[in-house]
Amino acid sequence: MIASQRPGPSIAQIHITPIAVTDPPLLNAAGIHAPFALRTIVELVTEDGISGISEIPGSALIDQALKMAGDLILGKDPFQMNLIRDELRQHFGSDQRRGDAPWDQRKLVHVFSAIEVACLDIVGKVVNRPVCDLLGGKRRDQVPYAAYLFYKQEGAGGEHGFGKDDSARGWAEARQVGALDPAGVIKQAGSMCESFGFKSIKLKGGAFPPWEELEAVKALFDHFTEMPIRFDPNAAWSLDTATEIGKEMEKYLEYLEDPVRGQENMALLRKRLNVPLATNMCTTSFADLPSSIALGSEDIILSDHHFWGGLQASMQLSAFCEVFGRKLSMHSNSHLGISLAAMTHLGAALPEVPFALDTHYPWQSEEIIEGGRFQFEEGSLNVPSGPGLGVELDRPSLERLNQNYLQCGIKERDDEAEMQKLDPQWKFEKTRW
Ligand code: GKR
Ligand code: MG
Repeated sequence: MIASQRPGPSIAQIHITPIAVTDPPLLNAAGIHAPFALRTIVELVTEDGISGISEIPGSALIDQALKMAGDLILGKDPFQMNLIRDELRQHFGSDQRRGDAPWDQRKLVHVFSAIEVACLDIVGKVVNRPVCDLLGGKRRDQVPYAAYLFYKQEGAGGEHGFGKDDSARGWAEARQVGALDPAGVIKQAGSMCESFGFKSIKLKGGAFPPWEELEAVKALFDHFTEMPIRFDPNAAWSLDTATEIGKEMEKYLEYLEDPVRGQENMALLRKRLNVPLATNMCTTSFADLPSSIALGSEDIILSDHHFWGGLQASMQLSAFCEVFGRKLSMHSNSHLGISLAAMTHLGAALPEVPFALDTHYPWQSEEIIEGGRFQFEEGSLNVPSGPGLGVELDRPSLERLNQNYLQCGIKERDDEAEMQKLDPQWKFEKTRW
């Protein structure tokens, strides 16, 4: 037992609240988004009533692990993150694989992230400093985000809450419309960039044959002549397909994200193409880094504090990237403002932000933080200046979205099952084209 200099606060309560957030029918290589995206909100409260919050992707299995973790951290000092992390690692052992889907399904990293961000929120409140100062200090006041476009099925999924609103204008109206071809994608991009001021574009692919998606990328390039564009088919292409399409696409792209599956394939493709390759699928943990370097599998690693084990771990990843000549960008999944606040603090502290960060935020319309939704200015967010994360829970909204969770019946994300409601024969294939 290591004695700290003076007794710190101790964690007296942990509240784990699963919520279901209205989500549009966005398409990807694994199928289509369900009407609700799941998130879990974690709140730690110290014995003297200081509350720290965090948000992670929702999953009944991860929530169970969080409950176990909660028992282990009761009574612990939130300043002692190293000890908390060691204890969790000892209890849970090593993590499982991330899975084959576009999103990460590991437990332990999500648990770490949930607990670490809530602890940092508490620590920030105790010392009266924003979280970015706990990551070494703010390097910029605004953090840029990218327009994250998706092919979108009109009428599928649910779009509860905003789908049928005839009075909607601007992005709220555009978000209701389907986008299944290059013209639809251009419209979606125009509306999103105009409403939020984004200055770079990412298109999610892997939903249609690659040569059709190539046409959409080309159309974006021709239309948005000043904007860097990136594209992500979530590893749905074979090496041969990626070589052929990549050679056509490379002239339009800032980077190509996860065209193929696995570090070996990425490394082979990287030698054949003249465009930086990025990943949130083949190099996703510290354990993957030695082989990433040995093979040379990517140029850009997409950090995501939810599955790299928290904000401090993401800073460590950025140090690794600096040493080994990798660039860092940021990955996202459907999320609300607690995650966005944490991402923005990280974006403020990183040594450099060479690429606008990914965010799904425009696709969601609800919020669980006081004061409502974050407002982008010219595509960027101001770093929250209050102590900790700088955002507080809006408890009635949390309660409402928790009721959504209890009623919607979804317990794990399953885009394949959702797609099968449209096409019963449809099957997720790890490599489709
Ligand atoms: O929201 O459908 C989605 C995305 O496909 C997401 O699940 C991915 O994890 O955005 C992600 C990515 O960059 O791969
Ligand atoms: Mg990706």
